[in-house]
Amino acid sequence: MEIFKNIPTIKYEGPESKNPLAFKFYDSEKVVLGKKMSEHLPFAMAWWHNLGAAGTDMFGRDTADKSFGAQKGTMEHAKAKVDAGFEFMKKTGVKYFCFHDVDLVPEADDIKVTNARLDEISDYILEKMKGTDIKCLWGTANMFSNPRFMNGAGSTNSADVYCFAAAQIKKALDVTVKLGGKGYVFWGGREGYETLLNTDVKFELENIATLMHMAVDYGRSIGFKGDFYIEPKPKEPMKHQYDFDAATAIGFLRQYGLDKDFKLNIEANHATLAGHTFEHDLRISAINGMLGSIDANQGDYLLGWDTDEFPFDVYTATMCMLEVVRAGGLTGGFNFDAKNRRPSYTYEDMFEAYILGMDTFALGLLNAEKLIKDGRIDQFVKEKYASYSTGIGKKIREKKTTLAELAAIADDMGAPELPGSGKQEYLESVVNQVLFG
Ligand code: XUL
Ligand code: CO
Repeated sequence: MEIFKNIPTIKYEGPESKNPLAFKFYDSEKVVLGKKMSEHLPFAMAWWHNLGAAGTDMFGRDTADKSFGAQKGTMEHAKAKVDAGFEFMKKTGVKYFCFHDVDLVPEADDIKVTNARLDEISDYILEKMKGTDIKCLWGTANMFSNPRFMNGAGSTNSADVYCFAAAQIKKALDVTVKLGGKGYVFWGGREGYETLLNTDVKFELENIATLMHMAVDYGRSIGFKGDFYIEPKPKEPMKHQYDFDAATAIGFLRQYGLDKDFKLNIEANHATLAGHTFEHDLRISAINGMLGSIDANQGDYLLGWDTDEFPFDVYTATMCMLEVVRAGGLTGGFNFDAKNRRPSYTYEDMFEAYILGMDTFALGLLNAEKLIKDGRIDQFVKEKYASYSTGIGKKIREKKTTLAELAAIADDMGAPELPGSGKQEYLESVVNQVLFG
């Protein structure tokens, strides 16, 4: 049964098209920098937002109808969501999906009941996947919504709750592997604290690491070959979250010996909440060999929280794609962890949101190609560090000098010349010229 009646398969019609239900820039087959757009941009649908979120906010109830013709909270509804999701992915050309355990089925009090429901729904999803090229990008366990996780999951003070978290991770890994998922995510929603007065930070970090180690051991034992990901976020829901940003998460992974199995899933809105640009956290991940996947969304500079908007900012998408292309691509994909605004409550809005997001990243990719081919920015950065290619600079890079030798050079120098202009304004004008010229 067709759910999104009157919505056709979304096609590429080009920048001149005025059809709201067509791509203007995302042309899946177009070759950019030696690869098809669809290969550069493995997009994914976030089960929770697209099939679940219906506009509820702190001040008001649902505006959108996401019952998809079934009674909410039932397995019939869980299956209707699968039907809707697969129709949506087929019509938009999105090839991957991401899920939390409780996005797939209603949660029961007894985990054995929830797990049986997960078995049933994953059979149903597998059946749906047959004959399509739709795949699972990553799975995860929701260890933040249920009241039992009020003090965290891995970081909880309750060993019983810790067992429950372990059980959910184990099952979510089973389902991820069953659906052929490429990755498994840990977003530490409540792994953090409200006040140090009641918190043993070291104890909690050690317990989180232990839980992750057990997840790796279990995952590998059932044949999971993909990457585990930490998704950093500095705050919300907790005042302070342990996976603050990419650099913090990388330090944690290295300290606890998890860095061989984990990469990062960088979310744009989380990076900006941490006081960074999106591209900053991508760069930090990439230079550490840990750029795994992306949660593609954007925040709002006027609001201080995680608004999870669909990507619209082409400059940011351009900077993102420069980082991704330079890093040689992602092992994961671009998951639209984004939701329609509350007044955008129709089925058309769902499709138009994905069209916006996919077109924004297509523009980002096309712009990144132009900037790379133009070459002036790369050339500038290369020349900026030219003093390290010869003489004492070269010795510094090769670690063949000492503080005493450098100090002796400085002694004979008088005042060094200024290091040369950073030329930010010129480089920004190059970006504008390349993008709009
Ligand atoms: C919350 C968030 C999560 C993770 C998965 O801010 O981004 O949805 O992506 O748990
Ligand atoms: Co996310």
